[in-house]
Amino acid sequence: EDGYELWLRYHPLAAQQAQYDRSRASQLVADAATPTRAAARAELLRGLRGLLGAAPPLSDTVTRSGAIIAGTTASSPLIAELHLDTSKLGKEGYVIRSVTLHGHAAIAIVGNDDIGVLYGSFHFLRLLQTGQPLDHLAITEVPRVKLRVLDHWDNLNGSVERGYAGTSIWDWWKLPDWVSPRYTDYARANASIGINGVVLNNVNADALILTPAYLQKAAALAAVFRPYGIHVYLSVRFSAPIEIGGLKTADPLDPEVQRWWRQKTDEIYKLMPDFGGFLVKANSEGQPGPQDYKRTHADGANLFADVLAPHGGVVMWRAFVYSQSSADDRAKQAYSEFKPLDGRFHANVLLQVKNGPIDFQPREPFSPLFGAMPKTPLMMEFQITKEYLGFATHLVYLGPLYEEVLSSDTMAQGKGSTVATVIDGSLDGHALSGMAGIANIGTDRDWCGSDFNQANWYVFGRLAWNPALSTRAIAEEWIRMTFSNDEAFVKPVVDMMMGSREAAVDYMTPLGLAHLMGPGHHYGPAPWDTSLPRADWRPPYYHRADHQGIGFDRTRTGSDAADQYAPPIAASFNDVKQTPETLLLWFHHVPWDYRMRSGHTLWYELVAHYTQGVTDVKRMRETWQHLDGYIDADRYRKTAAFLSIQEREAQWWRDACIAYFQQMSGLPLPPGFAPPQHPLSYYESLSFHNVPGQSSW
Ligand code: BDP
Repeated sequence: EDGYELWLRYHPLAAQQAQYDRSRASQLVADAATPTRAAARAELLRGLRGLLGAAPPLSDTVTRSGAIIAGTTASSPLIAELHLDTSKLGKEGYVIRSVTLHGHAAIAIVGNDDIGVLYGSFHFLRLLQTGQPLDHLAITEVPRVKLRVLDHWDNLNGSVERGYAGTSIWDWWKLPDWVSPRYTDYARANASIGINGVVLNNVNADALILTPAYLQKAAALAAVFRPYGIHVYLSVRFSAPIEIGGLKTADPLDPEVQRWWRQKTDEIYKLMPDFGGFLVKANSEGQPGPQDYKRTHADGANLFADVLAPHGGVVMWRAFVYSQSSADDRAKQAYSEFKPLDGRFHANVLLQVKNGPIDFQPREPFSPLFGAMPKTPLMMEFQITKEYLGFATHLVYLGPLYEEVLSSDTMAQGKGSTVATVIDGSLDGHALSGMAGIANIGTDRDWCGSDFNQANWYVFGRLAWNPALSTRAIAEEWIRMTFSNDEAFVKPVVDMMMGSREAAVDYMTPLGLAHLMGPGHHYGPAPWDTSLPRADWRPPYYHRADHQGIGFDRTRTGSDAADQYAPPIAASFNDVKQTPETLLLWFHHVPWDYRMRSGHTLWYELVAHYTQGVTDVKRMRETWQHLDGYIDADRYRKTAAFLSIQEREAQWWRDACIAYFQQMSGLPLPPGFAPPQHPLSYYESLSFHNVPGQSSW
């Protein structure tokens, strides 16, 4: 077991369950007349064969009780006979229904469109995989978010920015001639959780992706993905007209530039008629953009919007900007830049906003842009790869992080204006909506660098489909599909996963701290580091610790970032007593002896949280030790080894941070807490190489 099969393992079910399921999946009535329906039928056959020991026989009609019928009303006269109401399913929705056909009990999997049939087939298999009853089924599913996209930060040389699972799965050297079967497995995995878009290349984009040779390669991937309902998107470099087009400018208002992009876009759609559109990182961290020509981000985005619109494509324009020259708090800059542009973007532009105002930290408040731009569809950008959360090895289930952000109330239009309602378009009535996740996928056999990292790909897809789902329920479902249905295994592992994110917050950046990671690689603690050239790339910029206290004053007496939120939220963030303690040092600079709600001082609580993080990881390891024998030895041992790495590194984080902050505070360790294992100078002396393909900050 090397993890390659992901959550689509389809290993034999326990005998009793298999027997029950067999009688309800005794025959398969499904045609393969289109590539998507063929994929659905193949998946049902493959899944049922694996789970039940043998695939049910195929039939043209229902002849026995327990038939499974999959298709659309238009494709199947049998399904048409059912007169199901599919009017609210849209293109991607489906129903799974217990029905009677020709006197036989059957289960119908029905979509309006083929892709709904495929999604429904995966859902049906999930019912078996997770041991659900198959009687009285009345499931209706419609995705709440329209664009459910994985962003690959893959470079054309094969490296992956912030990738910890090997190199890029796109084998650009061999494409388009050699199309690895792995691409199909990738598409299956995505379709199984409803992901319908893939950005192939890094946002720090290489203009070469738009040359004919690379477009051919992209088109070969698009052809593999098409039956699975997945559209290809590309990250484009704003200056491409200069770099590969021979123009002197990339000014978005220049007619030559506009013509160049129109022709390039037409060329792309000839190769990929279902191409999704462009993702653009502009005027951010050194990338070119419209401001190089004194134009706005809206001018830049609209350039692409106009050439994509005739083809039905969209622009995903990133809001991740913070200027080299601005002295303003980095956390404020995206809002300052984009809020005034609300209403200035053309209809097919989505603004892609990272979940927090800085950069994928273990914990941040939600970005103040959510709720602040009602005239613009805002797309969520989550990071699935764990750039700031322990790379491949640390077991950190990101479900709770995503859920915390999605369920945050922006109060933009009164109570209940959650981030989820902003990004699914319902709060402001946008038909266009989207959620993107930075992929954690690479050439490692297990795809994601660890078995548990697969859960983060999985939970992202499930939440993009429905941001209101419980991430605990998703964790349970994933465990059952990936490992085992044995309750004695499932229960402790769900608890371990659900607690893992808070553990990481505690041993890395508790109480609202952020960005204490080592420079460039972001591996391990370096709260002391000032080696990078920009102030806002240095940890001390974020923690602001000195002899008196610690934390970033973002209230009215400081940078006033708190006032970027809707008034009731701003009021609580401005008030040290009302700010949740989980975000205390994000918004406030407080003295070391500040009294926390527990009655202890801040210094005490800081040490206690760091210590708690290590204790929690120890407990995770113990939990795992008790689970030996419930799953295969291969995956058991790998997770065990990774947990021991995590425990050691949690200790390293704790000790290094406590040693450093103690030097700042000058205070003795509170009684009962162990001193760091080494002096501060030891932690400061550790250094690491950056991984190839990374940005250097
Ligand atoms: C940061 C990463 C950097 C990315 C950048 C981005 O450190 O590698 O290029 O975000 O999102 O998280 O553009």
